[in-house]
Amino acid sequence: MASIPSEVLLAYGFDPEFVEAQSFGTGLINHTWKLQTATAAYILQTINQQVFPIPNAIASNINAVGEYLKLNAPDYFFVHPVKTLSGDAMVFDDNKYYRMFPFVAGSHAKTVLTSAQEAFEAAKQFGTFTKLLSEFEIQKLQITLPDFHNLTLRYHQFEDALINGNQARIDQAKTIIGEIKRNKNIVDTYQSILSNPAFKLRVTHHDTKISNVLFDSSDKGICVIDLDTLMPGYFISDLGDMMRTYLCPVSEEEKDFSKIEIRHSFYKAIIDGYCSEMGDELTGDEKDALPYAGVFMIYMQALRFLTDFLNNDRYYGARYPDQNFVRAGNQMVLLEKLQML
Ligand code: GN1
Ligand code: MG
Repeated sequence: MASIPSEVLLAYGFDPEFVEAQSFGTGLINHTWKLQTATAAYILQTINQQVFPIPNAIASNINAVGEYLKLNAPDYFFVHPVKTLSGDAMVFDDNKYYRMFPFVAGSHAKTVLTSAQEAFEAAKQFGTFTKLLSEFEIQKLQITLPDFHNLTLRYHQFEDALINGNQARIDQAKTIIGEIKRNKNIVDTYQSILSNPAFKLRVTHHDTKISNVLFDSSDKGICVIDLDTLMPGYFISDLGDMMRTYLCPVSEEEKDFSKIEIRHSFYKAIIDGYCSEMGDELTGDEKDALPYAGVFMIYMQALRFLTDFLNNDRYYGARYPDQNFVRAGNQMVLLEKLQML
């Protein structure tokens, strides 16, 4: 585990001797700790600069949205970052950026969903967030990750890996490569969405997994967290990633694909929760695309895992040799189950 340089703690005015730090959370991209001082708890994160080349863009987005909500939705619980003693949003030390948030007392995050009610609450929180920001001037958001959910580009990257990737892995993945190609119509639908003005660019979270929602002690949603990928986007990104990560009782890491199934009550709960807030915001064409959302995100994730496998795991890394291959296969089974719904 990486350790926290004392300079970072000092920048926030903490005495390193009196801070207890524990690794926290399960994200693949950034490293997170929970800090405990004598009086309060905090969340400290490094930002992965291979992934996010401009950490300042993240800080700027969080600030812009935070200020907007303070003025226009003062009752919304927004987790404002903790500033350093000199008033900065981040600390740069040893070639890494660090940022800190208060740990919200009485809150907890979940790593798995056990009830449809939790899916409803989470979807409602992501819906609330986008709805409260519907009048926010979207061009004020900086692009923290260019083309993050650009499915056409993800497909091109896959095609590129078929030419330039690891040949042994391309041979190994022949079957799934065929399945991906057979489903290319999912990319065509995305292209038609891009050229349809009824699909609005909205303030989109782009990482709606369950651990990015804070719950209170009675399991009501409090707010959403992790705004690194906050960017203009389409609602199918947020709704779709909830479908991708909430519908199935097992995660993308599961190797036993017979455990992959769609929980119907969760499907309804996600749509009901999201539309309880966004129902009046979505246009008719957008509502017609509610079922497409899950297909779009699951297919994109399968593409990304497979492409990374073909490229020797350079983006996601792998704890065992076939991990990204397994993840891609897992997502394709999930896709098939959703398409049969
Ligand atoms: C990454 O780091 P984490 O787990 O929040 C990825 C998401 C993927 C996810 C798959 C910036 O998210 O897009 O859906 O892994 N984030 C980035 O587990 O690439
Ligand atoms: Mg994230």
